[in-house]
Order: sequence, then structure tokens, then C-alpha cells
Amino acid sequence: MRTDRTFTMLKPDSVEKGHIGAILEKINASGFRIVALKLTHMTTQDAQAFYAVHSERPFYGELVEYMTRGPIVAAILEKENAVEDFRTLIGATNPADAAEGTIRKLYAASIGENAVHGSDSDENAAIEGAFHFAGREMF
Ligand code: IDP
Ligand code: MG
Repeated sequence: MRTDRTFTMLKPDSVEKGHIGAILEKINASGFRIVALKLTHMTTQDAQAFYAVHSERPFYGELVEYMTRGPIVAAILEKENAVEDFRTLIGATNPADAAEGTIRKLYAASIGENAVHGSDSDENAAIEGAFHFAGREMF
């Protein structure tokens, strides 16, 4: 399996607030190459499946509502050590705990509405990328 790719979503709050350009600029400036990119709107079934690992958590219903309320930007990113470096770039899940200059510190409102997703492992990056993109959409 590749170890130099990760998967991200600019979540509905980022799209609603007009932050697509600023966040993609920061991603590019941080050395990631965009391999795949689209604006897409997840159905309830999509979001439930994508976040199935969290299905027993108390915030699962709220998370599915949030992630389906409007379009997202889905992307696959390439860089050496992509998964770990992208998690560093986005910052902690709760923006209140996120380091200065991170995407969540700059653009996230709360632990629930936290602007971006980043895969947590190479294995999940591959699964999540394949969830959103066909092979002919990856470059
Ligand atoms: P991560 O996105 O930093 O990997 P996870 O723990 O995997 O964080 O949680 C997935 C998503 O679920 C978070 O990005 C956030 O949108 C939402 N979430 C996590 N914890 C909470 C919470 O305590 N309340 C509401 N939403 C949460
Ligand atoms: Mg996670």
C-alpha cells in the first residue's frame, strides 16, 4: 500500500464560509500535491458509512447531520509522510486545543464543526480515498 497519500474533506462549514480557496492554498503551500479533487454532497447513507467507526459514539447523529447539510470538498493529497504531516497541519480535533497556524485553529468553530477531515492511517487513507474517487479521477 502507498504510504505517501492521505485523504481530506473540507467539511460543510468550510464550504459555507467560503474557505475552500484559503484552505487549499494552505495545503499546497505546505507541500501537498492534489491528486484528486471534487465538490460533492454526501447522502445520509454515505456519511453513516464513512463514519461507521463512530456509530456507538454519542455525537454520531450530530456528526452525520453536519456532514450531510451541504456540499464538501473531497481530495486526495500526496507528500512524503502524508498522513502524519497532514494531521499536524490540521491540528487537534477540538480547535480550542489546536496549535497556532493549523487549519482547525484558523477556520474551525468547535469540536463538532471542525472545518476539515484528515485520515488517521495509511490504511484508512486508501479506504477513504476509494470511498470518494474512482481510479480515473486520481492523477
Ligand atoms: P478527527 O477528525 O480529528 O480524526 P475523530 O475523533 O475521528 O476526530 O472524530 C471524527 C469527527 O467527529 C470529528 O472531526 C468531529 O467532526 C466529530 N466529533 C469528534 N468528537 C466530537 C464531540 O465530542 N462532539 C461532537 N462532534 C465530535
Ligand atoms: Mg478521525
